[in-house]
Amino acid sequence: MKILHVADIHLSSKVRAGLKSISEDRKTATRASFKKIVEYAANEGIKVVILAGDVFDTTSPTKKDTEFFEGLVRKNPEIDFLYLRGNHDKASEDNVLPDIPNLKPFGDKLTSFEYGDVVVSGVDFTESNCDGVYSLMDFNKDKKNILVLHGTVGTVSGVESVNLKKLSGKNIDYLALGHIHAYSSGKLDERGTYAYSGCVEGKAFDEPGKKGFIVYDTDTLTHTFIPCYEREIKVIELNLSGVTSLVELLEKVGTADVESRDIVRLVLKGEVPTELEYSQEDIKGELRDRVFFLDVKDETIRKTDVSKYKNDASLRGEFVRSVFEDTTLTEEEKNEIVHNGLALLDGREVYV
Ligand SMILES: [Mn+2]
Repeated sequence: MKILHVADIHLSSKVRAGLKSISEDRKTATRASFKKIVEYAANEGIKVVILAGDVFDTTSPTKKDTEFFEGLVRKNPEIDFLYLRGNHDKASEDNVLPDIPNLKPFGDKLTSFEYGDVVVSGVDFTESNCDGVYSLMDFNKDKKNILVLHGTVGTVSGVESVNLKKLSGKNIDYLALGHIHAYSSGKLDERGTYAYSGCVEGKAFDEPGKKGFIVYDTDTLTHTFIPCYEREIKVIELNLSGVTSLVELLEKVGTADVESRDIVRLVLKGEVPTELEYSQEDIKGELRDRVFFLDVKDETIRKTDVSKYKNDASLRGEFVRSVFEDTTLTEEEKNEIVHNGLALLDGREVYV
């Protein structure tokens, strides 16, 4: 049989720095992507969907998101939704799951659901069980064992940590994980594999890349990551060294590998002449029609060609020479002072 593994949907999540102006888009896209994932399961005849933690970003999600999630579960009664709680959607008095027959929580005691020879087990980590629960794991070696947990893999136990050492030799075939927001996988022991499906839709520039879900095949004991997203967050570094004019600069910006649905951060690097005048708006203008959202981070180093000012009798020349003769300043400081000083003398805006 095939099992779908998805995690870290983070419904009702706040959008973080840099993307606040498109927070409605991020919320809508998160719902749209999750809906597509459930539709994939329905269309492929997949009967089990593992939700490996942080379906909701908070213990008090919005009514809209709660009803959306419940609606998808109710609409697909043939699919079992196995619900693990993460560190964001912990159980509490006001955060109880709705009573829907095909929504099956693992809870804070190790719980298993059986589908023929396939056994899917899981436990919500709490302060009191996260250390001792490993000793309760005793999986039948003749079954196909899937374990669902939420935390960072390593060699320690904790409420947000998965101790791989303690899971070794437990007859686990597939460890379905949540918590890390990018797909990754590795060897658990001689027998098993672990994998993170990653999050659904990035919500900050530190969540770049193609997001999606995993399909685990219990016949072949292999898993496949399937990209599924509304938008991709891309962080693209662009080296501007060698550029001497605005035209050349824009030409370089134009080479960025982007698509119209992308959310892009362009990080400008390299050394550029201090006199080269350009603004963030120039760069945004170049890519405006080619991306959904663009953010520019200027990390270029301004370089002054001091020889140009050697015989310059004006205030500009005097200023550049005096800065470069100052032995108390580092090269970096000299270049920065000259860049900002010349901009002020020319009446340009100074970007810091
Ligand atoms: Mn988490």
